[in-house]
Amino acid sequence: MGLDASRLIKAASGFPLPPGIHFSYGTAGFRADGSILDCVVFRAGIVAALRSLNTGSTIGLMITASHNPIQDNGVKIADPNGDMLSQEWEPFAESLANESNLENVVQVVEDFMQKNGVFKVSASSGKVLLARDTRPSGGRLLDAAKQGVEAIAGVSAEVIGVLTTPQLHWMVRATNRGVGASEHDYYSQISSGFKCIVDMIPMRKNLASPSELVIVDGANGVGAMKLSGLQAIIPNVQLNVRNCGSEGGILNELVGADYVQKERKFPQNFGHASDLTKMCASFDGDADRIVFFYSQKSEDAEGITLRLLDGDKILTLLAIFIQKHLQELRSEVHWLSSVNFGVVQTAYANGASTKFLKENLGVEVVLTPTGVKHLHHKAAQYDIGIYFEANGHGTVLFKEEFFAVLTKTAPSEFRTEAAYKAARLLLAISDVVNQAIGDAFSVLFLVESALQYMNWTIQDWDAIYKDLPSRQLKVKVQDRAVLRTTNSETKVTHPQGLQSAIDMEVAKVTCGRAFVRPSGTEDVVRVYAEAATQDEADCLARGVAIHVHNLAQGVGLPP
Ligand code: NG1
Ligand code: ZN
Repeated sequence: MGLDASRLIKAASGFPLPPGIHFSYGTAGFRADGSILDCVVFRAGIVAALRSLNTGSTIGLMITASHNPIQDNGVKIADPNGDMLSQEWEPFAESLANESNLENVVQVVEDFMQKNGVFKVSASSGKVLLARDTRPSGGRLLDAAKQGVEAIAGVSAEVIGVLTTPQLHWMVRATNRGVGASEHDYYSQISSGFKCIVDMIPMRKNLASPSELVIVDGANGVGAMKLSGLQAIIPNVQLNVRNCGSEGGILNELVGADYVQKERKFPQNFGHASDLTKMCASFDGDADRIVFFYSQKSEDAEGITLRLLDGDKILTLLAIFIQKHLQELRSEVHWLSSVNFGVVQTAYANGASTKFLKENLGVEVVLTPTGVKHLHHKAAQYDIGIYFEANGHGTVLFKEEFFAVLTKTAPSEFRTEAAYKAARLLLAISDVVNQAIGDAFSVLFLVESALQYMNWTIQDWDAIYKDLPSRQLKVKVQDRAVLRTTNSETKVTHPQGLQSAIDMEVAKVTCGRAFVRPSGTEDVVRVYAEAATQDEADCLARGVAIHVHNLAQGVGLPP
């Protein structure tokens, strides 16, 4: 089978490339103002279709711009396992997205197909599942993506409609595994895993009473809308969802996980005296991230302050919970003694979390560059790997072979009741987590089950370790691409002189650490700083931001 060039050209002519713009394939696919994305999304549909033919599997395409403002949009492609598109395909996706000449579009596709033997490996037909979040430009862009998929002969597009990003990724993975892949199957799996964990709680009191209320900030997005599907079938958790997008609330505006984590502020409709000490959670715009928080009286007792439990705290809680059961298994079942367990973070991880994981839990910690594609890949190398970005994006991965052993071992083969129970618990955890990608719903219920199991409040959980004060800033520069980094983004290599300027600022504060990198989702350079006190962290972040800013204005760097 070859490429039907005239069919492709005809379809592509309906989606002209806007002039003068270069689209980059960033941390999470393409993102830009929704009004200029039709062409890019159409061409991403082509990429998804070819990927489906190449892998012989179902592929996913999601229209979302996650935590970005409502007028933005974007497109991400999900691979057969539900994880992000293979990085080897990114340069192809980018060159296809930026090709202005229609004849050349066909050429770019043909060259890539030939080089990669796309049609040699392919099945005779492919399939792409398409979904979108609640952004106003979503419907139009979803249609553009569908036309892109259908521009490739032999590939069908199945439009699922409005979903959270992790729901689509989960469905792609489930479809390719040949198991139930509907939205209802997704809710049932989380719900049955959660119920199984909660049923195993030792000496559980008040069995009939619902657990503590969790108050959820839905970011005025798709997460708030879809959570009701899960709430309807999940036992024993009371949720109170705010910022559902009704009553004039705008997606990601003064709400959502990114706002809470980066600004350290209560989302709109939170922070009232009546919420004091209650467990709260905040989703991002497409519900693939979650952070937790609660409020407490300020030290002067006059105001209310926010206590944030970010991705690092979630990771640490899950590492404690999982390690406890894994140790039970390792010590009682000799053929499981070599099972390995590791956690993956980025440079944004709070230094106190990394120290706790290494020194108190004795867990192996690895750093990767920002972006789930990097973390996911690394975590997949362990029998059980947990990864989390500080912003609350993360999940737990179980290696297929280890999962199969747990599933297939008969109860009689476990020497003790405790070991058998540990195996069942790990299996239940694997049901609650979304092994395709970070998922706010899965993590909400996994955290809730871990807290219930260990009989902890959110305050007990918060007290595991004390975060080092930190500050994140964004700096707008003329061209953020001039910034290049190394060592998992902890050091700048270009422009010259910037790293030594950062080192100089770091040396001025106690226990300082700082780094900068160009964002892959926004047109900014991100600055991160950490120090012994909040004042020092703020001062360090400001100092570094000034160097980045001066550099962009051509002011130069200090000698
Ligand atoms: P950028 O804009 O590249 O920093 C942000 C997050 C990433 C990841 C992506 C995808 C931070 C500092 N960065 O990327 O971790 O989640 O968005 O949405 O939070
Ligand atoms: Zn997101």
